[in-house]
Amino acid sequence: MQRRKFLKNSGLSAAGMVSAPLLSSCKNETKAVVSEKSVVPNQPIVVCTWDFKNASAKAWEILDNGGNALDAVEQGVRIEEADVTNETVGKGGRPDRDGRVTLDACIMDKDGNCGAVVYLQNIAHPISVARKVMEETPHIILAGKGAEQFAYEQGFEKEDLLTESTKAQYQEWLKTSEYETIINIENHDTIGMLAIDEKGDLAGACTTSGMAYKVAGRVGDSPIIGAGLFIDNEVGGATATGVGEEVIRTVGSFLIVELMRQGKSPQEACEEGVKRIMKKNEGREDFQIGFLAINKQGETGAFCVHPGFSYRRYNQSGHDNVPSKSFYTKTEDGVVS
Ligand code: SD4
Repeated sequence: MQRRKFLKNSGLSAAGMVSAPLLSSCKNETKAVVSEKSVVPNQPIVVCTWDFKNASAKAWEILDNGGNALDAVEQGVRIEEADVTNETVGKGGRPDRDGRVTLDACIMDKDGNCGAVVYLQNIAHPISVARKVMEETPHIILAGKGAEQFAYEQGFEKEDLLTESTKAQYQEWLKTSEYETIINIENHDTIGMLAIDEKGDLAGACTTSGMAYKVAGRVGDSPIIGAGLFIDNEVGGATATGVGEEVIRTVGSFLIVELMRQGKSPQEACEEGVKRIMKKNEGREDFQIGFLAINKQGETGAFCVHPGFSYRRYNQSGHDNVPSKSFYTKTEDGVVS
């Protein structure tokens, strides 16, 4: 193939402008161009932390009908916020040590617009409040009472977020009042979601009730742009689950996106992200972190500290639950190595 033609096509593809007719009209060149990493396939895809089937199915339904990535991630994670059996997100989330359910969430779009709420009480859908912060205010983060007041002004309703189940668990916890970071809670946990729509644009959302029985006022990584979530429409996106303090200390999601910008695959970038955290925590085994990333080409990757983390992936060829590789492995007798 002529070098000039090749370069021309690569340039187009890097800008996300390669169309199917263009590729098929120059048959001999198609192979070479398609194998270039810079080709943007424009195939919608959604991934989310853990095996959240219903949430990812909802997001996929939107993408598959030509909807945009921002709507997909918002509507997707709302499924978990509403599910009272998920005790780590939204209504039914476990409370802080004073018995209050306080929620954190953020959302980010293809243009770098973002919105977040932290320490939000009495509102079941923090992700939608975060989107309103992004779209209706000149600010990015609203906290506590201010965020709650803003939500009411936007038409959200006051709800009691504590359920019979979380209330009973909390009362049990009070007997010892011991705070511990549980490594994988029933294999479902905070939801971070990343999507690419048919235009090839990215968006992400992350929402949680945070660590159970946390100190009142504690805010984790999930609503912090760059820590729990980051999107860069030129490169890709990343999100995190696990002990937020460690994710914040490395600005984990931003780090992973920057590593992808420098040429790492989503898998390599997630592995490097976890390794950075472990370097600051040499020998520590008592916490879990899971990173999930996607690049502009729709390639995905994940890595975690301990086995047990997985992510659900939905695209045109179907959906699957992808187990993540981990920093530590467990031998048959349960020893971590
Ligand atoms: C936090 N990262 O508040 C969240 C909690 C979480 O799995 O992801 N748990 O630190």
